[in-house]
Amino acid sequence: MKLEAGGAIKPAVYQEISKLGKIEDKTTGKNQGHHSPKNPYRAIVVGVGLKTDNFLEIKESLAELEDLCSAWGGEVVGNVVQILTQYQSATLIGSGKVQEIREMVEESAASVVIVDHNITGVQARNLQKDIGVPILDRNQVIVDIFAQRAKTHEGKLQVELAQMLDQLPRMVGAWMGSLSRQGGGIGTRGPGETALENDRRRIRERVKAIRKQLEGVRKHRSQQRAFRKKNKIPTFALIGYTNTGKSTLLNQLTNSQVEVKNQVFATLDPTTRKVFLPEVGDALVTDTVGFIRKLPAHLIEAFKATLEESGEAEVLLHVIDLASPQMDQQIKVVDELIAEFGWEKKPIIYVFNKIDKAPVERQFQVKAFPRVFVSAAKGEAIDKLRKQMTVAAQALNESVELFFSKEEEHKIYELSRESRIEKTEAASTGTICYASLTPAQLSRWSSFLVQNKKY
Ligand SMILES: Nc1nc2c(ncn2[C@@H]2O[C@H](COP(=O)(O)OP(=O)(O)OP(=O)(O)O)[C@@H](O)[C@H]2O)c(=O)[nH]1
Ligand SMILES: [Mg+2]
Repeated sequence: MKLEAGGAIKPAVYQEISKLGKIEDKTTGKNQGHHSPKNPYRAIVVGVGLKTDNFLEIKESLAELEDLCSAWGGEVVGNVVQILTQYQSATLIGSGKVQEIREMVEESAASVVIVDHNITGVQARNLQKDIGVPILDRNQVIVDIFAQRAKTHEGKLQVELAQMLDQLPRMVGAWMGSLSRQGGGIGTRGPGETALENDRRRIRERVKAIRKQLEGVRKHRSQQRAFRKKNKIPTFALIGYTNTGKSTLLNQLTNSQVEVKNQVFATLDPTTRKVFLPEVGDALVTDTVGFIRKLPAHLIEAFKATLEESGEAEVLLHVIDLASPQMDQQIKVVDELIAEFGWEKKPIIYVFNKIDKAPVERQFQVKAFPRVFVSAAKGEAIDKLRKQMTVAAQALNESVELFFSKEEEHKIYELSRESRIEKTEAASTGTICYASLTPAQLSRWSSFLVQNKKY
């Protein structure tokens, strides 16, 4: 493998092809070259699971892999599922299934096989040898989609890091595999091994350099957030399964024009915009990358800076596709990730989107609370969402006592216009007001605060 200076992002399939030699298009006999929507890779997708797993989930995950494959630029020409008692260490799936896939590949002139499960370097090489076309796993396809979509410098760095973290363990596998074929054992040193060690060293060095650059990005972001905190603007983050309508909702709430696509992982980089909330004033909403089941761990690590942007928000807007047949599973995946990131203590508003597309009964079947039903695309019930956001922002308010001397008492009227005054008490030298203030108001009225105590 050759690493280019500046870390060019190469799709995983190129790396597999470079090991195999070029792919011949069996239908035309011509070399296929780059994949593009007009000239997609013909893919066979393989679902795998154990007898103890939920069969429906295996099928759903495979259907999703087909969507991922299209988003990646491939065309699914066949699918197959194998349920096993246990995974095979050499090939993951059983030898009979390997044979079946090989025949499917030949019949359908497929040029790549994608397995809906992590595969090791050794397994990929063994399968590739038996089947005759490159073998990718779900993670590689997801990371490849990210690679195709990354636009900003930061996004590209994150993807490159994810790719390298994905490659390192595969390379260990490849090395062990090559040793066993040479009939050698640990301690046998061949020329291939030295080259591989060099590659691994170069990758490790690059990983270190990218991590350092991304650390800089994180620092810069956290300074920006500290500035916002000082200005006390309530912050919201749109999170949720990919393709549920987060970016469409951001556009509706903030009159923006961020890119919206009927595709998984349309958004990679976070965007923060201002939204006006009645009785609260300005607030900030961040839109970010969507989630998916079995999100690769190295992608999560690489996108730490991006995810922190949402993690710092005071309130989460969990956007859900009410029209998706996989809605419950998608909610579960997002809830699990919320827990994994340690965000479960944050207030969450469940935003059930796409009501224009979902049968109305579905609205009675959902349990999550507090919730709101909207259509981001049609701009329906966005006011209701704003109201919920206002309630959530006000819940961030603090109940405080303010003291106004006789000369300043005219300011109480001003305060009453922008906040809720619970009660007032006359004192000998002025008036004490008990009020509930937003973080922004708190900083504006700070010179009148008696104490920031709850009552
Ligand atoms: N019918 C319908 N479609 C919607 C609605 N909201 C969004 N969509 C469509 O759903 C698709 C995905 O919308 P996005 O806003 O890009 O979704 P996202 O959650 O930002 O997706 P990623 O960034 O890929 O994670 C697009 O085709 C939108 O037009 C809605 O209320 N009703
Ligand atoms: Mg988006």
